[in-house]
Amino acid sequence: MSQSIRSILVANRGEIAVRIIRACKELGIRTVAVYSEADAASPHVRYADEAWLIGPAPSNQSYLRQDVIIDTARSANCDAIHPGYGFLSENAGFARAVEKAGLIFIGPPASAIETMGDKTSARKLMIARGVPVVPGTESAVTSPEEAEKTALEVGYPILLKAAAGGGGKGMRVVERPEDLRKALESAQNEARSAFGDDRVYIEKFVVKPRHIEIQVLADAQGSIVHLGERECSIQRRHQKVVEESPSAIVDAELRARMGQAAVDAARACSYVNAGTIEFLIDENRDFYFLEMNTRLQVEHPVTELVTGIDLVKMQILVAEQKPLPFTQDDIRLQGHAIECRLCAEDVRNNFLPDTGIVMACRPAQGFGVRDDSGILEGSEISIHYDPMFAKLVVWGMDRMDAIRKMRRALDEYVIHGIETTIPFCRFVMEHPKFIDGDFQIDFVQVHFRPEDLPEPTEDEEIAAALAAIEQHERWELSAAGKSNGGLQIGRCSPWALRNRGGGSR
Ligand code: MV4
Repeated sequence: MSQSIRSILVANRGEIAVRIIRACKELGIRTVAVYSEADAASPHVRYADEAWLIGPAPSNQSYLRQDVIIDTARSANCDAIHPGYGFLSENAGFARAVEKAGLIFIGPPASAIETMGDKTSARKLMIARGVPVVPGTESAVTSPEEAEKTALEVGYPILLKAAAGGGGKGMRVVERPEDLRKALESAQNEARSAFGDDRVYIEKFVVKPRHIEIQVLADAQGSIVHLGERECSIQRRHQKVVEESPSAIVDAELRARMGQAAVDAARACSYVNAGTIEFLIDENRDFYFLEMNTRLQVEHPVTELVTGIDLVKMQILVAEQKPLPFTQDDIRLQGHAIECRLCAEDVRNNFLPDTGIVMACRPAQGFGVRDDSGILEGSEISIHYDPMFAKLVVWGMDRMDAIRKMRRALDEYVIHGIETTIPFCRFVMEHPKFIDGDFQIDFVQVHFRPEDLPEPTEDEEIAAALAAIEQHERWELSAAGKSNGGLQIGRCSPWALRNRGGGSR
């Protein structure tokens, strides 16, 4: 039954494409990168064995072009496509088209993506399988009268959510019965224009919860394990900023119960591959299923560091129809891991995305520090893609050791030419409530004031000024039609170059 994968097309960019390519190299699998015109000099293009240009900078003309990507995989003789996260990773139609083209989709079955993508069908399935969900409707509301009745039953405040939503899009909190009709109408309108699907359902609004998710791995033989939790409550406007494993509030007993619920959820949709079950935990430490992410997640490294399991290798293994090489009893969590998402954003200016050329880049190093990054010195950070340029991940013997290591690593990280969220991450690592593990999903909103950040040091000001001058000079050079003066960037290792195929373009 099993089928070896020899060659993978990585249908993504930035740090996650590099992450996947690294796993492939360790497995002896040939890698094919795809890239847009904006990414010709990007690390994922350099690190792959081959790289194919697939279109202009805008994602809908490059990284979202299903037909071009599948054609490229066939032309480049790939056996499989890894979608990474974002882009086409949770597109059931793409997963189907990949399989139809005779290629392996390194992700779950299209049917599982579909079931979990519709939040009401996911809820219904969880209720049927005894996985706890927040009290509310079993499917979309069909009339304002029904909505009013359900809302009274579960009790205000309630939350209206779009069936086709997820990740916080199209939600409405309703505090009082007299506000329900109007809120329902506007939620339905918003859902219709955002998703082309106006179905809305009701949940009781859980006040000040924590957001904790469980990583699962499932093989094609029906074995499913969980790899513990990730604490994801430190977020801003639905963008996670800091994640950790384990969570300060989850003990072995709660982990076992949530883990079992997550495994039940995965089994319910016949899941295969790596997936994540999101839960809310309320002040009584009761947990509720929120949604399932049917992809590899940004924050997967914290799980890798505490379990020692390479999730991308496991994704490839189970995509080859091979059985997982361990059972639940083999999985041990050791120590503590924290991830900070580093973004090109101006924290002092309402996290406005910043663009520019990375003039200097020296990531943190040393024992227990992992830098998963998608840029190099000389890289341009543009408006076309997500502002996250790197993930800084640390491992420590315990939570405090990991916090101290993260502070040290954030202080060590040098990056000039763009504003970054490093000072904000540093703020979180210093905050007494974070240190005590005493926080909920509103941590940033409640505790963060940009005025409280320390002023940049004189050294940082000088470095920023020098980077600005350098950038200005380059623009003048390129405006005059001369070379863009690109920094000399280190080549691939000679071993990698020697083994490069001839198909590069
Ligand atoms: C909730 C909730 C409170 N009660 N559901 C936001 C993203 C989406 N995955 C679900 N979300 C929420 N659902 C109930 N019944 C609060 C949120 C929520 C949230 C959840 C996780 C992380 C950050 C959040 C920020 C605001 C609201």
